[in-house]
Amino acid sequence: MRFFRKILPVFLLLTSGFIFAQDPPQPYGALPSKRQLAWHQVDVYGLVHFTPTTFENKEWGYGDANPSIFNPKEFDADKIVAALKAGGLKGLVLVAKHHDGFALWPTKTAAYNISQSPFRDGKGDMVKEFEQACRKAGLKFGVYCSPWDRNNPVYGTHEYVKIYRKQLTELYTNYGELFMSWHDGANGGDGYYGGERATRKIDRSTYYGWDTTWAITRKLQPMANLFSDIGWDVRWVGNESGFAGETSWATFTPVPAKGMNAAIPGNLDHEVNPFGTRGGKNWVPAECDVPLRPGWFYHPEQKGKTKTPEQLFALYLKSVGRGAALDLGIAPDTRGLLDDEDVKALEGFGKLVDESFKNNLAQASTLRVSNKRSKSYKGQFLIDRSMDSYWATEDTVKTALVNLTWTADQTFDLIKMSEYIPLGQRIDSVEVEAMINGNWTKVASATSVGACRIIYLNEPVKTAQLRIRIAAPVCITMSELGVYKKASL
Ligand code: FUL
Repeated sequence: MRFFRKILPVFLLLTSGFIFAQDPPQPYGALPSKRQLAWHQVDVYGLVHFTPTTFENKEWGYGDANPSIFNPKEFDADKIVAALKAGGLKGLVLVAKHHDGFALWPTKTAAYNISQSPFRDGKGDMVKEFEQACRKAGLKFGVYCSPWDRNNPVYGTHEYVKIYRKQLTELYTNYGELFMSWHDGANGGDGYYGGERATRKIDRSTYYGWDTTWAITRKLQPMANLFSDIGWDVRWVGNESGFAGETSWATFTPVPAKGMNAAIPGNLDHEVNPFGTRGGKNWVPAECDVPLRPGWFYHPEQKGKTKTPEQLFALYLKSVGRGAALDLGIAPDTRGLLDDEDVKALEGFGKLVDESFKNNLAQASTLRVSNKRSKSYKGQFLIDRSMDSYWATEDTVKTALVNLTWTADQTFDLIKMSEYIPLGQRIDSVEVEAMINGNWTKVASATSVGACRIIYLNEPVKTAQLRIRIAAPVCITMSELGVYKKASL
């Protein structure tokens, strides 16, 4: 008996800790993979376009440029990457081969590559130089290898598909871990094709045999997120202007495009859906791509048209702030460097984001939640700056309030929240109310939250009390909550 009295408290203590630790909410719906969770953390990255097409001042090279024109005498990957880093970009996807077919690495698969150019006396490997610069600066690295190849003589035959797979294999084997494998949707048409100067049409839903190709990606680069216009790990948002829908679910159920035969294996012609699908079958968040200048490639006549830091910040709110990622097109000029105005714009953008989200006013508030699952899921986890801990309600509690109270009025215009997405996209909607002149007044509302939702209020709000009403079809989980005042340069 005495023995029991002694060990019972110890037993209870141990099991209660065990029960708390073992009592997370059940996951809800489609869940992100490990590779997608890592991608969500990259949130802003660059897409670098730099090939002989730059030297031709074109957007799409025809595939007939003489490699001798590719001679960027001042090329410096470290300088380009440093500018991206100053912009707060956390990754870089390099267009290792664009539609013109010129490979920026000395591929064994096709003669039309960097070894034919004067760059580094024909001994250069630009993919390697970018990759090394990214590793040094702490940026993730990824590649874009265009399936459409306007130079390759055998484009349109099965032999080319084998060549393309070998090119990917080289890129997947020699450049360390990749965070993305980016596949554009432009496919087939006119081109040089080894001198034939013809139009070659392919059936993009069957020609590339993507299921086979992407099995290679999975095998060689399990952490590389596959981007394509209809998504796989990451979906195209449906525009190249850099914004997601006001409602943008990370979950997605592909719908075959009208007139396409959904029964064809590997049929990728699905309707682009910028909004995602509430309760969709798969976790496929959106990527919002947009060039920093008007074109993806550098054009001297576009001088003065680089997006300003404020424009970039607005796009950030409409992409990252809607649970998507921002993929910013970066175009080195013929020197092999970024134009000064691009460097300045990136720096200003980085500063705006940093300074706007530096001071989380919620941290100085008294934070109360209307319900919590247990002390392992308390409201304080919303402001502990960790995405790994989270607040959660009890299983039956599907609407809840988070209350913030300050001892004096605060002024803010940005409200940022993140769900604990390893357990799925649960929240249906949020409503924000502030105490103004003694009345609870609705100041904003939003639908999808997911990895991140940033609400930008039309007017800054001044209040000492704020509350957020959250609704979900299941119990709520949330990792972080922030209240900020947007900075200006
Ligand atoms: C598109 C391409 O056709 C453009 O040239 C550019 O590379 C853009 C990012 O993707 O599909």
